[in-house]
Amino acid sequence: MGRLVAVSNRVADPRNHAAGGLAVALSEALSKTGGLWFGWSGKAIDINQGGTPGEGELHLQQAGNVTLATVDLSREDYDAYYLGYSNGVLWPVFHYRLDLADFDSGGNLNSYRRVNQLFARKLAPLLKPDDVIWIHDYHLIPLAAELRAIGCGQRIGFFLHIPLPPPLILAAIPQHEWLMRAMFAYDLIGFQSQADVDHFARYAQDEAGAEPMGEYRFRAFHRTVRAQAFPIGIDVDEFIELGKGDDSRETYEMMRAQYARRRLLLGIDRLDYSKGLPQRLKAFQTLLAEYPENRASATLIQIAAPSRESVDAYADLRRDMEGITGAINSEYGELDWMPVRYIHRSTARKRLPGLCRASSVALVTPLRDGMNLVAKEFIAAQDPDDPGVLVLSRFAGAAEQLKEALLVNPYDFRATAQAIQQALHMPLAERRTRHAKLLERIRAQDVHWWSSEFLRALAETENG
Ligand code: GDG
Repeated sequence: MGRLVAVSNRVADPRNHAAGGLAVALSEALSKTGGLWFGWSGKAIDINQGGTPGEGELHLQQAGNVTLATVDLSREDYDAYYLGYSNGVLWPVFHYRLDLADFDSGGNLNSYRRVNQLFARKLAPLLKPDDVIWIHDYHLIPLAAELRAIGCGQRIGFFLHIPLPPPLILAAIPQHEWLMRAMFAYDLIGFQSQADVDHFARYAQDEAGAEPMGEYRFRAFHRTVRAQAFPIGIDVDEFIELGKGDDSRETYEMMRAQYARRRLLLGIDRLDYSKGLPQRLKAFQTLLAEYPENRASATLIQIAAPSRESVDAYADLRRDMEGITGAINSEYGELDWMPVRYIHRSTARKRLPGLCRASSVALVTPLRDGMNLVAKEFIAAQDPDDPGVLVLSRFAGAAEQLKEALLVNPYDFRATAQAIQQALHMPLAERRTRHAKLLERIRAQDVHWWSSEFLRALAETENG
């Protein structure tokens, strides 16, 4: 394989696994090929300091044998491309939330295009003819089309980390035709789940008049694209190792000691409306109301890492969470027991396995999620002899794989409460059987499998 060039909105040092996420996923393939990782520098430059829209300085930095190439953005472009279009239009619509999408501001689309053009202009001179380019996520959908427009003929793959909605919902985006046409500039498109692939296939055929060309391949706009599911995984062994570290063990001991007489339920999420956090709290409230034996015992620890705070919908969510938490705690709390521990801060990654292992139940109940890695991290962190139980939303991409979890509809508070009750009282033998199967599944399709399968498929996909 030629050199791997990865492109994503944010770039991390691939040697720093503590960052988790894409750094773990891509580090192996990047360092094996002496690769290049390209993206935004994280700097938004104000106009009075020279931040001109459509322009930005390129920075090159070496991380071992991997080159990190990052571009600054003007404040105006950052606000409109990142907050406005990517997170104000694409994120809500792709998560089926038409009610939260802001279609009014045409300027945001201009910036979205302008930033993708800027990335293409800065990246193209760094490319070699036999590079393999792998672009990530919704911020950069039109990047391949922009690269092609300035003459790049390399193989280009794209992975969408979030769901792709059904055609009718996708078509609510005023520029959906342009956006989907841009997808045909790729050679391979990876989705998280089969459901997403099916939505793409239906859109391509019904709205774009694409011709199916056998398994996974579609032809339209004089190009052939291959679309396939590559469910992203975690580095299972890395997470288990992290669990053996001092910080994790200390967290485990501390939680066990402090909650010795209680049952812990755990939620770990970015504070995002797709994660179903208010609904989760209401399901927990229903559990306390309908199964009173859990009062003074079941304790929900909800970690909600701050995210995109300058987007209005996120500020509303924050207020809702504080309101519902307060209502539950004041209704059911005792002098020595608070039902909900809501922490609106990020927790150190090295403590997460300990926190997971100390918990009897994980509540991973998004309203819609591309995959959801927390579900897989929870499984990896458990003691196989006495494992906790995963309550998982059927609307998470992970539900296609993790069939031995207790699958719930997060909008149905009573049914979710019932599943939590079942999880809290599940016999040890059943917990072990379910966990063993789940562990096997996350091992079989871990993050190394994910990146090597994607890159293998990209290498064997015909160019164009
Ligand atoms: C997108 C898609 C898809 C969470 N809180 C803290 C923290 N985390 C870590 C978790 C996990 C990661 O962040 C979150 O990953 P998710 O998969 O749950 O969700 P998104 O951020 O929405 O990611 C998603 C993913 O891309 C990958 O393709 O699965 O569907 O939406 O690793 O552990 N980490 C630390 N402190 C926290 O407070 N350190």
